[in-house]
Amino acid sequence: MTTTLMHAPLTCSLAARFVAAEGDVPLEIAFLNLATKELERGGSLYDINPLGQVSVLQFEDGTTLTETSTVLLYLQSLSEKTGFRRDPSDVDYFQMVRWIAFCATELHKQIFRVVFYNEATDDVKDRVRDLAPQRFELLDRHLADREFLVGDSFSAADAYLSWFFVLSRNARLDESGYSNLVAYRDRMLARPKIAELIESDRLKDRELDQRIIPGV
Ligand SMILES: N[C@@H](CCC(=O)N[C@@H](CS)C(=O)NCC(=O)O)C(=O)O
Repeated sequence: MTTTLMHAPLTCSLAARFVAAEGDVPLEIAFLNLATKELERGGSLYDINPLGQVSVLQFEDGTTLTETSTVLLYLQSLSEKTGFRRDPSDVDYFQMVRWIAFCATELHKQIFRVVFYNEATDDVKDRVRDLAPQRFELLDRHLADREFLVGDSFSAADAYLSWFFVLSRNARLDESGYSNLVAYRDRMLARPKIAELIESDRLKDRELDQRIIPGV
């Protein structure tokens, strides 16, 4: 069965591509420009998700699955790669879900959703940026003796957090004072499949002329 990801380059749907790539999960990509909502194949993202947001998966029968957290978990569940798929009966499963929720609510929606959008004033954006150190500190402590957020291999939670660090500099956030976090970020972003996807997304972002992320 072909599953298609509606994908706007460099946005959170890139995390879904990280999961698919790391888990060797086949995934079709339907590129779109998030500024105009136009899909490269024709039509609008609004026809697929009335909120006009990624991440969305579309299945062969036309049904869809929205919400980045769910999409990441779903794609991970399709993997046949040994050790990649996680089961709710695994001891760490809900810790993984916890970190996905953390990325979604404490980093993505709480910080990026304000900093990258036009509704907030510069002052509000700066106040929201001030939330970052507390969250970086928490992550830094957690990663002091861990290579991954959970367990001993890459999971959907790492995909979400890695994506956050693709754009953290563009959001004018500074994680440089958190050595465990910086080491984690550099490890994740240097993973060959992840580095390749980031590079190809940068090119596609320019080709589509999205202009949604400052400094890209
Ligand atoms: N609830 C959605 C929101 C994700 C989200 O904020 N996506 C951003 C891109 S990173 C987006 O589509 N923004 C366009 C908009 O809100 O109009 C999810 O968790 O997937």
